[in-house]
Amino acid sequence: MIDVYFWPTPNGHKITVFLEEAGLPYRIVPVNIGKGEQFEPSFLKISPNNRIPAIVDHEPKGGGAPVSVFESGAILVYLAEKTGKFLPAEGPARYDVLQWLFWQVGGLGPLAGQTHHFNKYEPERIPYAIDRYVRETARLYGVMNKRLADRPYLAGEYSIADMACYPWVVPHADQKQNLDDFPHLKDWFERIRNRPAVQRAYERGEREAKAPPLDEEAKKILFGQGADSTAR
Ligand SMILES: N[C@@H](CCC(=O)N[C@@H](CS)C(=O)NCC(=O)O)C(=O)O
Repeated sequence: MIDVYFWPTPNGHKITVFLEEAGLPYRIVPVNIGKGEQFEPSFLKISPNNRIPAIVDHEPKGGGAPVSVFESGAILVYLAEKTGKFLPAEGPARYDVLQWLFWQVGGLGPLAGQTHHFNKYEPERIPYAIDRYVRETARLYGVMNKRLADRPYLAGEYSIADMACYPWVVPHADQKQNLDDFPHLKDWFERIRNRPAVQRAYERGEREAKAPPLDEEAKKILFGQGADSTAR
């Protein structure tokens, strides 16, 4: 059994999508990030960056003590290596997947995350910031669109790279992006959206970890963090 420390956000959904695709049994442990549960000392022990997702695998490959992993990219690699699925074991095909996975965790996720922040939550509406992040998100969508012009998935075959990117394209409207501007990306998005495992993952995640809209208290917790935050 794998415990998934989860909240229904793009980074959380990546992991349950993998688990549903691979058919691995898992238990969702909700971490309400709007209430500050990401600062609980027991959670910080497995996720020192006070972010979801994290996992604890109670039956690691080869036996031994439970293994905990934080950072969604590392978790996806861990699960792929545990199951032998969605990441080739070696050769150029493996690096095709890894480069798009790293591209997501280093680029699409953080940049689209800033787009959400300035477009949806920032009270002062700073046009420069909104414009900068919306444009950069559009550039990243354009990169994916070009890549997908001659292949169905980012690394050719469906892989953990697609599972990492898809949840960040789901909220495209909040990023002020129109998928009609990116036809190959739109086809990819529909292909993944129609996968039964993806639908099961979103349905279960949202059912077992119900996230209310962010209130002022939640915004203070999420957007007011500094060096002292993890010392609580
Ligand atoms: N690089 C991390 C990012 C994780 C992340 O930003 N998680 C967000 C939810 S999508 C979170 O836990 N936020 C809690 C907070 O900001 O305190 C990953 O890919 O796992």
